Amino acid sequence: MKLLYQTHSPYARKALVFAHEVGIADRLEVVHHETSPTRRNEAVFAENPLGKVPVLIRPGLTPIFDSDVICAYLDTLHDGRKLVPPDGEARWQALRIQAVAQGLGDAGIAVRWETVRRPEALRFPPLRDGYTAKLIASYDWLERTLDISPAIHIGHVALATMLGWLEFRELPSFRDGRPRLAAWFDAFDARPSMRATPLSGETHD
Ligand SMILES: N[C@@H](CCC(=O)N[C@@H](CS)C(=O)NCC(=O)O)C(=O)O
Repeated sequence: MKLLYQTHSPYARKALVFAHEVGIADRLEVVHHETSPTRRNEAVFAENPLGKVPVLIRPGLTPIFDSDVICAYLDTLHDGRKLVPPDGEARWQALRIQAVAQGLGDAGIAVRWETVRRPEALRFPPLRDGYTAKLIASYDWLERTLDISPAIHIGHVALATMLGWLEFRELPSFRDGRPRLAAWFDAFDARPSMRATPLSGETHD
């Protein structure tokens, strides 16, 4: 299988870290692509009408996206403990953390548009501030509620890869006044799956 990837995408890294965690990373050929809504990537659009990475190309089958769906699919390809809990309250708790992680990424990208990506004259500070408030509220919520059991799940993978990106892009820090969340992230960040997938590179708009 081929994974359309980007070395500075938290969503793409999430899919690859997930593959490492379930022991099937060696089945993926990772192919870097630059993507941006302002710079069309034809090869990515050919597989995903949203023009975004990650995309998983499966021999003889349709491509799948986005990172949530790719992770759910990869979870069907191994016989170990499932990282997307199949049922019960554990499933909803894991998916809820994943949803917050996805929202952190969306908010972080929005803050970047309003601070560094959009031409300065077109930036809108109230939008920057509104998205920054979502980051802060989510960090505080995670400090209070994150389950830090060693039995990791999809929510943990999504969250660690997103917090790593927020820090990589020097967005408002999740560490200040949140020792529990910071310690959890540092422990997760030391896992071989994270060490094998460092973020690098710049966004090309
Ligand atoms: N919800 C998607 C988000 C994917 C996404 O936003 N990928 C970014 C890279 S970080 C992208 O390709 N952006 C290009 C664009 O927005 O056109 C997922 O979880 O996979």
